[in-house]
Amino acid sequence: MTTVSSPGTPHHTDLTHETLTQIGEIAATLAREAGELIKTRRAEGVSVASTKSSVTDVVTAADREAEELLLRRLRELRPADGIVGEEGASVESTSGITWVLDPIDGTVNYLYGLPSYGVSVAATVADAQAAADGRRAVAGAVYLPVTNELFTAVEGGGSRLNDTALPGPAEVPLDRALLATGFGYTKARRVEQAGVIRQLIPQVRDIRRMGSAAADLCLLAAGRLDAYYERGLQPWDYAAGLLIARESGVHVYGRDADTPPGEPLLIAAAPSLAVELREAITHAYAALDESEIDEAP
Ligand code: LIP
Repeated sequence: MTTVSSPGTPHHTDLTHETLTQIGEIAATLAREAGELIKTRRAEGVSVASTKSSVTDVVTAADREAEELLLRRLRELRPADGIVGEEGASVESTSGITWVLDPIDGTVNYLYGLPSYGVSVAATVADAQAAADGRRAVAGAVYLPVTNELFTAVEGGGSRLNDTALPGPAEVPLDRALLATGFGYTKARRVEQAGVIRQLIPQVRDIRRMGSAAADLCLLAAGRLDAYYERGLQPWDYAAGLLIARESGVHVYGRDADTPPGEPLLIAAAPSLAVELREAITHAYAALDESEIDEAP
């Protein structure tokens, strides 16, 4: 059995304070730089460059250009570090640190000109217990260009919005919770997710589907949401936001107490609500008809 590390307690890292401070500043600087680039490109006009898992899973030229900027700047600033990017960037690490990048999280919102999108930059270390991808962010930044909001965190140092410490979400019961979630890009996955949300909607205050996991986790840390869950997230969707949420006091779980968060499920809220929500999601899945379950990873 995997003994998953405590879902809410920030880890103690063995990186020096100087290194943490340096990589935290780099994450913040690069998230903002890439954010300013994609905001400029948005104003110039955006179109679909290609698709991935389905015709609605889109990539724009700005996704690729922003990732190229992040890649170039990280190679300049941290040449020994590894890099994993949503749009294909891949560099082996010789320092033990790997940067996990989402150049535009909320790409469909970006394409449509809706405000909920941002750049997610995380510096991670290997940790099989912290998240499903076997990595744990030790510094991270999410920049939302439309609202000019820069969310940051370093491990053990709390999380901030611009220069203000984040309070974390209130502890509310499930029936008072404003719950955010998201949906995948394939029909089979949507059938399953519709079955789960059908059972949760009567149990909560309301649902929000913002379209960006990184933004959802940051808004949770800022207390503008009470809870968030999603199935099928990629490491670049959650790497920075998970640290920012945890450092604000959010507890983050996988589908059960023995499974790290990420794929297949990430569940996040204040401590008591996180447990209540995980139980409600477990019951919702148990009540699904077999034909509603999406067996795809
Ligand atoms: C998005 C996620 C979001 C999910 C969307 C999409 P992308 O990432 O952040 O939570 O619901 O379907 O996957 O594709 O915009 O980088």
